[in-house]
Amino acid sequence: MGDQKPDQGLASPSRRTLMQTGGLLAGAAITAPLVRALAQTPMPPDPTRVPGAPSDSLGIRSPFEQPRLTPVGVVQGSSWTPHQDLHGTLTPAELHFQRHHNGIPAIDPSTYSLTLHGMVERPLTFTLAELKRFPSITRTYFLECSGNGGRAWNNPRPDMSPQVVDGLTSNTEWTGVPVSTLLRAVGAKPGGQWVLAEGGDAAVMTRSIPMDKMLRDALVVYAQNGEALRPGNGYPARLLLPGWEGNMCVKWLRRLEVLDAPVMSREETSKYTDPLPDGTSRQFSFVMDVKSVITAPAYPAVLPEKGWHAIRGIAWTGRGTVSHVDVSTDGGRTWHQATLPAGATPLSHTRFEYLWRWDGKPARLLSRAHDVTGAVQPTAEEFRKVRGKAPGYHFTSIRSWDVAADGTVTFGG
Ligand SMILES: Nc1nc2c(c(=O)[nH]1)N[C@H]1C(S)=C(S)[C@@H](COP(=O)(O)O)O[C@H]1N2
Ligand SMILES: [Mo]
Repeated sequence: MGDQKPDQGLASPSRRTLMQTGGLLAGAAITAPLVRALAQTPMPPDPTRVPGAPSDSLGIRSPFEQPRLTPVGVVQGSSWTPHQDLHGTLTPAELHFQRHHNGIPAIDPSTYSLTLHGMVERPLTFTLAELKRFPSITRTYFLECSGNGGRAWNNPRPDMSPQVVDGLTSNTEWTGVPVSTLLRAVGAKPGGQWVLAEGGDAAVMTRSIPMDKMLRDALVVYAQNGEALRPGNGYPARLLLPGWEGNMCVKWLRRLEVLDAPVMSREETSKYTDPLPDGTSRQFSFVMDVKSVITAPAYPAVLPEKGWHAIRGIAWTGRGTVSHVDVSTDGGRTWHQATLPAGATPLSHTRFEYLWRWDGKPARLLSRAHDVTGAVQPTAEEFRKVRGKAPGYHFTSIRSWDVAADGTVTFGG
């Protein structure tokens, strides 16, 4: 860790900051009785003299914690993970981002079904209960919209938080059935090289997926961090393709059709192709590239004073595992290797941390992730050269945060 001496003068949160946090309560719309009770309970000097609030409600958040799912000004059809409020690597189900093309369907799990047909020996339809009778698999994977980072690339503004910059990626422990198990049950024929996945929403989202991926690690999942999927994340069951574009992970999955060629649906012609600077387009961009984002310090956080501060963030790659993450505090002139406090697991968010002693002068913070294939996040300049000025999807270049002398932190692009 080189010059880092975290035991020397680590700043503790000031009384002023704590009081400001408490002040948030006044403006928040709090309705649940327990939240009200908690909020009204004075903080006693002697806690044994004040009974706690009754526990008549399951798992609600402290009224002092108010993560906001949808940032102001974001269009309908999506909600964004507030990365600046999170620790560790898992995204609570309630804070998982959501992106839907035509609303969230209300699906009764007792009438839900998934049909497998096409180039198969015996077409079959499974109820949800039947899907749950197959041997299950539980794995942690990130899920990222291929449009993630597009806002920050196309229209960077200083008042963008990590949520607005990269809130369309989340990380979840998923439970479900391997698609390979289902394909074995119906007996996929040798000529079947592709599988069409279709959603049961008004948008009827459809994508063609190579058979090879379906057999390797694709899952039909029905649970998210230990409980049933949230409606916005595909309840009661969805497709999950580890490390691949979010849009291919079809929610409210109702049909898998084995085919000899891709269907070339709306989602793989008018959308989800990537225009290149030479005027051609990249047709399929299945895999998500290596990427990282600093989540602290970042807008709207303010550093209270100079001294030791942890620079924290997440890194991920669709090509396997993050090998290491570099952090720069001088705009990219010098780089330091961050620690990975939670280790690195394949195809999932990896937490990084670097302790930084701020001298109180303006500073520019950057993060740069590497993965086990040797891939590294490009600079914005390198990215533009290869992908052009206005790529449609897959925004993976290095981003920056500017710390001003007064401790305010803004997005630097
Ligand atoms: N049926 C259906 N599946 C869908 C979508 C949709 O609109 N309908 N949106 C896709 C897109 S663009 C993304 S990024 C992911 C988002 O998954 P999430 O909402 O669970 O985060 O779902 C994909 N699957
Ligand atoms: Mo997406």
